[in-house]
Amino acid sequence: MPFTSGKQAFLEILKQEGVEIMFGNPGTTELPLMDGLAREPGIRYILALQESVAIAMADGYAQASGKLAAVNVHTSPGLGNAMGMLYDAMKAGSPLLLTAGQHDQAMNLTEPILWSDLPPVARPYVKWSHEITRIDDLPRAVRRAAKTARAHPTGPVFISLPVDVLNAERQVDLLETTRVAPRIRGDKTAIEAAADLLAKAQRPIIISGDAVAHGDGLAEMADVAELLGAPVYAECVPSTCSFPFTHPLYAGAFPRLGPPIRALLMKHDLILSVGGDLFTLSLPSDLDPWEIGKNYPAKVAIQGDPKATLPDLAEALRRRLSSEALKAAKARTEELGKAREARVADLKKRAQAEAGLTPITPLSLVAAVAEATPDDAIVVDESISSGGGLRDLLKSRDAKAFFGLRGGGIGWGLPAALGIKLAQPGRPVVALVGDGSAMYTIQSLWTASHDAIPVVYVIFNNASYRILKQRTLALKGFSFEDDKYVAMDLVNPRLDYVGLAKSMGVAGELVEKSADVGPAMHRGLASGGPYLIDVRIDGAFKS
Ligand SMILES: Cc1ncc(C[n+]2csc(CCOP(=O)(O)OP(=O)(O)O)c2C)c(N)n1
Repeated sequence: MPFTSGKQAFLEILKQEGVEIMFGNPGTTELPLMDGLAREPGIRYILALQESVAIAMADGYAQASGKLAAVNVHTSPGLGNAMGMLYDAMKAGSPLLLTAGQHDQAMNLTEPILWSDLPPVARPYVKWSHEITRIDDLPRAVRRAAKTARAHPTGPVFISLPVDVLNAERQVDLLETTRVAPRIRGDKTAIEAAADLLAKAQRPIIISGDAVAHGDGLAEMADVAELLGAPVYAECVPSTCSFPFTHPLYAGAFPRLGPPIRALLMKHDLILSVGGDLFTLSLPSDLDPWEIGKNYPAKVAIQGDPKATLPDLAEALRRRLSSEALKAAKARTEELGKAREARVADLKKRAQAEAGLTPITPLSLVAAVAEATPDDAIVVDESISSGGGLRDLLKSRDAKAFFGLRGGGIGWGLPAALGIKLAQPGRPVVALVGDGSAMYTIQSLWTASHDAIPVVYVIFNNASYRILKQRTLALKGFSFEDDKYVAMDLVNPRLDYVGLAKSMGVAGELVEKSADVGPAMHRGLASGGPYLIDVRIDGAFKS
């Protein structure tokens, strides 16, 4: 089939790269592409009403599908709007192919309205940033971008598409897909050295990072953990289910503050960190040597895919561990399993004791949500300061069961949940979003309704930027004497999330008692459409 224009060639290459959906928001510089899409039934366009929504939807889609996600935004200001969520996508290592329209190159010297040099704008947050200047270069550039986004360490790439390149009429060779094989096995000698250290350790601790979930290596991680009988923590800012939440050895998220980190590490003599971020707030470190030992030296540093490499480590350990050592590891696993059960029971008891309080306490909301969440659901977490206990009370077990905000740029949860649902249409999706966070991308609700994407949203509504109050208190050594804040209360007026949802075609309800949370979630899940539950919760943190 001949491809006579740049836009046709671009869309055909995307299809060959596995793209079925393009997220975006168009303007005049995107019109050639939109015209091409109008004639291309193989790619569904999901319209976002602001560029940040488009990027976070694509990010969620990429993370939950493991596929390349295509997202197109308007030139200069559109790309500017995209940058916050692009930062989050970069931190999550999401393989996004971000494109923006650009003016006809014949006009650029005159600096027309909306023009700017786009690649330098995107460059800090992408692996490769490029403007195509000739139709002849289009296939090579798009193929390279698709390969680069998916090659480890995965991440977003950017291409600027001038109008004249997309409109150019010429038959070009579309070239072919290149996929760098992702299952890179770590160095054998280093694995033996790591096994030596681990077999000798008395009290090892494991950090299972997001890269374990990205590479679907939970079973392999659990095998190693059980051989050692070592507690497994998610990394400091975990954004995935990188170890089954219900596993006896699962200990929750690694603490984030210095004193609790020190207290925890004093109990252990060796850290095995797999695909995770060691204390600092950086990137998953599976296949990115830059991240390994970046801030803290590693005795043994292995670059490799966790799923491909952990079985080699398990095998090296099996060769070293005596039957007594294995028996002791089993006993430790049982003991830690009992401690985990006691922790969960205690949390449930506390939630039960708080269940009658109004406003609803964060813990009783978390417990009610966990109770009403189906076992096969995907939970999207942007509950910010009120989500404590989630990792103990949810039953998330697989690598795609839980997604959280990785980069810290808030406003991610509402749109990311839509991309996640589009990638995993067979699983219920429940998104837990702080009221402050929700307002950054509230337009997502229009897309949820317009494209009939059935996500159940639970708004953790404490009418404040509670975490900023907490952090202010922490700065002052948690002295409650001078408990005063500026610009951290979302009142006068208090936001009406059910009203906002309704105005965008999304059904919802207001909940003020924890006993009403479960029934509301069941109604939402049964509705078959998007649904928003605005839950008024306590914003205090003294209790
Ligand atoms: C894009 C962006 N802007 C601002 C911030 C700073 N910030 C971090 S958390 C937060 C408030 C979040 O409020 P909410 O979602 O209601 O959660 P809560 O603090 O009440 O738990 C703000 C403004 C940020 N992280 N990202």
